[in-house]
Amino acid sequence: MIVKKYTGSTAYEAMNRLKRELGSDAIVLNTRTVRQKGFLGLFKKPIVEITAACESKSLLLSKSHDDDRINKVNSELITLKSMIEEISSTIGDKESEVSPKLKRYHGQLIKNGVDYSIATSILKKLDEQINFDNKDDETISNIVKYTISEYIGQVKPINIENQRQKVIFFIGPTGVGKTTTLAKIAAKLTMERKYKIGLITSDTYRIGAVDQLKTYSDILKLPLEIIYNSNDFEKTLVNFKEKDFIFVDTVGKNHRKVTKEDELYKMINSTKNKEIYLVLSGTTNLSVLRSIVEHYDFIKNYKIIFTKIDEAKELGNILNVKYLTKNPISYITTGQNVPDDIEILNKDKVVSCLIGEDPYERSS
Ligand SMILES: Nc1nc2c(ncn2[C@@H]2O[C@H](COP(=O)(O)OP(=O)(O)OP(=O)(O)O)[C@@H](O)[C@H]2O)c(=O)[nH]1
Ligand SMILES: [Mg+2]
Repeated sequence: MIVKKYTGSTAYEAMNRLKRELGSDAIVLNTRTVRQKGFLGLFKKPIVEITAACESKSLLLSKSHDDDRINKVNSELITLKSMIEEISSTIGDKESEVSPKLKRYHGQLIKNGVDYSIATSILKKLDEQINFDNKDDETISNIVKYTISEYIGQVKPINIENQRQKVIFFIGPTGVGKTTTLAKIAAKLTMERKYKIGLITSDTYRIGAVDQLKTYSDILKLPLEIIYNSNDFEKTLVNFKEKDFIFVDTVGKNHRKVTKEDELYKMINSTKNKEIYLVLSGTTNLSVLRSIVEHYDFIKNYKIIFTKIDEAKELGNILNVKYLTKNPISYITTGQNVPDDIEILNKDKVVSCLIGEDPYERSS
């Protein structure tokens, strides 16, 4: 509380000063008329003096300042509280979507790289179809394994049944192992099955790309043709008409969408009897994989090869990509050695890995 005196030639003037300084909440304690002090004061008109009291002004100011801050903090807390409530209600919802008997599998799938919403959706659907309350652990485990296996779908390696000549394209981002994987499959078909194979590369952009495939063609004694456009491609197919399989290595495309104008698309589109393999690295994260499969969405009916599984921390992306694209998985590759480090995807092994058993014994 402060007490102050205000003077003016009139009461009105004194009161105005008081209000300006202390505000209208001030309490008037006393009003009196006084003569100014000193000798000269005797000759002047008396003045009005008002004594008023109020809470300290500085106190008032800092209090209102504090009030502002408190209000701000309060409103921020309210916003945070509602955000936390929203997040926890979403998590709560998602968790409650999976019955307690399936929670262990849900956790394992996510730990092993399966996308949260994909894992939830798969187990939720399963939950809706089957009553797990009366099932023992082994039965539940078998049902979950079977379900995941169904989602991975039919594994489709190269189809060698067909007696007609077939062109095999390897497409995908740069550096994922297209050329190495092509060499592995070509080597197996020529060495183990004695098929006649011709190699084509359209990758003339990267220094050393042709040399790399040339090395494999020399070792495996397979003819190699280099093409620069889709016209060259058609001529080369004629040259290779005696071959059982023609393997086409393509230039890696990273950040550009494949369009119908692309030479790659023209080559693929003009070929009748073909198989297309989209080569993806097992070490690529899901958001990048999503954009890669979008880049290649012009190309239909491709099969997927996952390379570098030996370097991959988790196998969840095998299920993720299959779930997103619906395209069949064919091979996985597990190292740099040609031709040994490749295998047809073994679903049982992958499923075991995804639910927490690790038959590949990869270091984490
Ligand atoms: N660890 C491991 N490395 C691999 C595997 N497959 C390929 N590589 C290596 O990955 C690197 C790139 O392989 P390439 O076959 O040249 O890949 P690419 O997709 O043809 O590359 P570009 O032609 O440049 O687009 C090479 O060092 C390969 O040895 C695999 O399964 N595991
Ligand atoms: Mg290459």
